[in-house]
Amino acid sequence: MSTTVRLHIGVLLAAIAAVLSGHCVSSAADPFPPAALPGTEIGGNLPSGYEPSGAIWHTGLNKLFIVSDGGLVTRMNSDGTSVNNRSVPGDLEGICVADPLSSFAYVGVENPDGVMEFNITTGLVARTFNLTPWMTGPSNSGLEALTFVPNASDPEGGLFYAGLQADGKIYTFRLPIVSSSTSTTVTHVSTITPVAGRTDLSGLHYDVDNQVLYAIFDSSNRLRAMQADGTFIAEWVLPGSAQEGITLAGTDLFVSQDDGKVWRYSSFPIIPEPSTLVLLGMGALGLLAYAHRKRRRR
Ligand SMILES: [Ca+2]
Ligand SMILES: [Ca+2]
Ligand SMILES: [Ca+2]
Repeated sequence: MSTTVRLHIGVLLAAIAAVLSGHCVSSAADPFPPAALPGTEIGGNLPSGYEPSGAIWHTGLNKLFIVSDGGLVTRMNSDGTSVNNRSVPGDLEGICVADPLSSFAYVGVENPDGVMEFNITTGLVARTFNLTPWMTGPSNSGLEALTFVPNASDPEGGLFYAGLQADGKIYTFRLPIVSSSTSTTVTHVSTITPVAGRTDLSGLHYDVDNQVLYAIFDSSNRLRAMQADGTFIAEWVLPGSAQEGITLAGTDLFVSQDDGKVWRYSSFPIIPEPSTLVLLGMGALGLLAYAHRKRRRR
């Protein structure tokens, strides 16, 4: 093997090792990606006293939806204009969309912890799913996060992931949103512990395009990327404070804060799927094989 080829392979392997150690093995938090800073604050048109909590980018409507502890579901453009508020009584902490073509969004409620099926068109709640037999926190430490993880082979189109502030765990549920329009039967599927001993899980978002589950932790100011089963991918220090909601629109990362602010961090570097790293590794093996063949020919 020539010195040049050996050098190239060495550099490539070192780069792969750096990527793998940073994203698959270590659990230390990286600085927030500089490319996404500074953020733009887009919550200026919200009513005074509004406490932005959960957030979801609706890919069917191209609108940002956020919910407030004070019982409002709000839709707006990605720059914070065209604010429209709907009153939905409850301590609203999370919101997600299971099917962007349907009229429904699903709103996570704290105390009593549950999920409301909210009709975006009429502003009415069709039904409420009670989660308290599986997850509930003391007073204001209950359900704080909600997202939907689609799965084509699931009879209900996927699972709901609900985060509990008190223990920092994710509880996954199958709700009869495809098989029925009236049933309120809840099936608990699994419980995921993103970080043992870390509480204050305050927001969840599943990036369908890249199959990455994002979680934010309020008091420790962390943004964590995981596979859908909770396997660690990456973690960053999250700017701001009182972060309670997270969603993505392409490379725009939105973070809603309980202090009244909604931040848009543009050019967030979407992390590669684990399969991309595998391809990178296969590329390195290919290069090694090439070098080996070249040496044998000599
Ligand atoms: Ca809140
Ligand atoms: Ca609350
Ligand atoms: Ca809370």
